[in-house]
Amino acid sequence: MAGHGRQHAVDSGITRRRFLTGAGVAAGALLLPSWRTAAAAAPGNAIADGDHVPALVIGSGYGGAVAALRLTQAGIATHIVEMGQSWTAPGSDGKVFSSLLKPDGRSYWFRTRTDQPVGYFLGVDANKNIDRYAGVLDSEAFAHTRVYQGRGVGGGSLVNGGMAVTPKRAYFEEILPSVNADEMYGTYFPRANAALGVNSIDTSWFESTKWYKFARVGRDSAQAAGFGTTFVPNVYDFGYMKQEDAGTKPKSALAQEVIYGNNYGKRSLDKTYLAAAAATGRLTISPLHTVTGVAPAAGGGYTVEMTQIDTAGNTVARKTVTADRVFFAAGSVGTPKLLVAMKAQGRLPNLPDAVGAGWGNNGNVMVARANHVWDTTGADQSTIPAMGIDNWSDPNGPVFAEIAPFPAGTELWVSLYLAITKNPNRGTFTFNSGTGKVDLSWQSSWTQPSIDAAKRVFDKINSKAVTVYRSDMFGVNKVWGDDFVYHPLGGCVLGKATDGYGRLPGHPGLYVIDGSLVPGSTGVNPFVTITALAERNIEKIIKTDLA
Ligand code: FAE
Repeated sequence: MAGHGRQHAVDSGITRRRFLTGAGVAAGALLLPSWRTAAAAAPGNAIADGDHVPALVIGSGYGGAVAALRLTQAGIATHIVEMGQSWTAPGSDGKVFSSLLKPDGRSYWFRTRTDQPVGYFLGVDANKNIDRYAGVLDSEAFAHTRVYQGRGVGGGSLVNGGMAVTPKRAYFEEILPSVNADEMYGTYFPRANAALGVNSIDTSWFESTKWYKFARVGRDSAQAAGFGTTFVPNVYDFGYMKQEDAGTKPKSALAQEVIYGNNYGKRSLDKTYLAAAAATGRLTISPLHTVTGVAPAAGGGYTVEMTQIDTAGNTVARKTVTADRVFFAAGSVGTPKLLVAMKAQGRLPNLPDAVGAGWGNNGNVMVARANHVWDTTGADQSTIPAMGIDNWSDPNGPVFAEIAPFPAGTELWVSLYLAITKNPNRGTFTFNSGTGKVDLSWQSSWTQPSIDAAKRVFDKINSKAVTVYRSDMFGVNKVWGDDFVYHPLGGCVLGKATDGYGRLPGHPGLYVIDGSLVPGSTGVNPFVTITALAERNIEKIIKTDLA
C-alpha cells in the first residue's frame, strides 16, 4: 500500500487540554454556511484521554455535520469523533480517492477483496483483490443483508451519488405525522438544500451530451411505457462537470469516480457543513476514533469510550473522555448498534425498548435491463445520476427509480436502476450476548414487496421495448439486487425511541440526530430528509436545552 500509509497530522501533538464553551453566540449564528467560500474542514487536534468537552458528536455524516455547525455557531465548543479517516491527503497516484474501475485499498473499509454492489458481469465475479486499509466505503454484513456506508470525515457524503431529493410532502406527513410539515417545507428543507449546495443540471446540456445518453435512453423507454420521469437535483457541481467535459478541469464524475469517493466536483459535507463549522474555530475532529461506550459520568454528563486505530487497523490508543452532551450521529446502523449494546449492558439502563426497532431499507432494490444492440447507452457515462422514474402515485406499489449509470468505459447496452419502494417490513437490532455483537433481524424474504413494486414498472418497460432483465449482474441467474442496501433508515425512530426532537428519554443530554430517526422509509434518496430533520431538531435543542 505504498503511498497510502498516511498518518494523520492530528495524531501528533496530542495534548491534554480542556475544551471551553466559546463566549456568547457567534454573530450570524444560524445563518447558512456558504459552500462557495468555505475551505475543506480541517480535523484539528485529536481528543486526549481524560479530556472534557461540552458537546461530543459521534459520527460526521449528515446528522453529525448539522449538529456540529449549529452548535459551534451557537458558541459551543464541539468535538466530532469519527471512525473513518480524514480524506485530505493524496496517495502515491496524486489522488485522494480511487476510481470505480481501479479500486485499491482506499476503496473499502478493511477488506482484502472489493464487494461491489453490482458484483458480477456475464455471471462472473467482477470483484478485485485489494489491500486491507481504512478505506472509504464499508459493506457491513448482517445475516441477510449488507449495508453500504461511508467511512470518513463526511460520512455517506463521501461515497454517495449526491442525489438531493426533497420527499413528497404527503409521504413525509405519512411517515412522520408528528412533525410540523409547514415548518419542514417552509424552513428546514430550504435551509438544508441551500447549505448542502444542491444544484440542477442544465437541461439542454443533458439533452446533448454523450455523458447522459444512458439517462436519456432510460427516460425514453420509461416514457414510452407510460411512466413519468423527473430531473433529480444533486450536490455534485454540474457547472464543474461541464468544465470536465470541456477538458478545462480534472475529471471526476466523468472519470468513473463516485462510490469510492470523488476527487473533484462533489460538495461533500467536508466542503459544506463541516467546513463552515470549522470556520467558527470551535470545531475539533478526531478521525480514526471509534466510540465503543457511552455511560453516565459520576459528576454529571457522560463518559465516552473510544478506540483509536491507524490506517492499517492497529489499535493506537484507548481513551475515555467526558462530555456534557452527546449527539449520536453514527448513522442508521452505528447509532442503534451502540445504543442497543449500552442498554443491554446496563450502561444506559433507562433507554426505551423502541431503541433498535423500526429499521428499514427505504425499499431499496436494484435491477438491470438488456437493451437492443441499436439502443446504445454509451461507453462514456457520468457517474452522477440526474433522472428518475416517478411512479410513486401507484397505490398498488409506489416506486421512485433512479436511472443509474454503469460507467464501464465501453458500450454494454445496460440500463441500470436503483428503485426506492414502499416496503412495510422493519428489522430490529438486538444485542447478542454470545458474540458480544449486535444482530439485525432483517430477513431475505422481506425484500419481496420491493421486487413486486419494481416489477410493476420494469415488466411494463420491458414489454413495451421488447427487452429483458439481465440476470448476470447481481449473481449467477439473479435478476434483483435485493441483498444489499444504500439507504439504511431508522433503528431509533423519532417520537418512539426518542422524544419529538431526538432527545433520548431517561438520559438527559443524550440526543439522536441522524438517519436512525427516520422510520425506515422516506420515498426518495434520504440525505435531504436527514439533513432537514437534523436542522429542525438542533434548532429546538439549542433554544431549549442549551440556552
Ligand atoms: P452517515 O452519513 O452514515 O454518517 C455516520 C458516520 O458515523 C460515518 O462517517 C461513520 O463512519 C461514523 N460512525 C459510525 N459508527 C461510529 C462509531 N461507533 N464511532 C465513531 N464514528 C462512527 O449517517 N442518499 C441520497 O440522498 N442520495 C444519494 O444519491 C445517495 N447515494 C448513496 C450511494 C451509496 C453508495 C451509499 C452507501 C449511500 C447513498 N445514499 C444516498 C445514502 C446517504 O449517504 C445516507 O442516507 C446518509 O449518509 C446517512 O446519513 P447519516 O447522518 O444518518
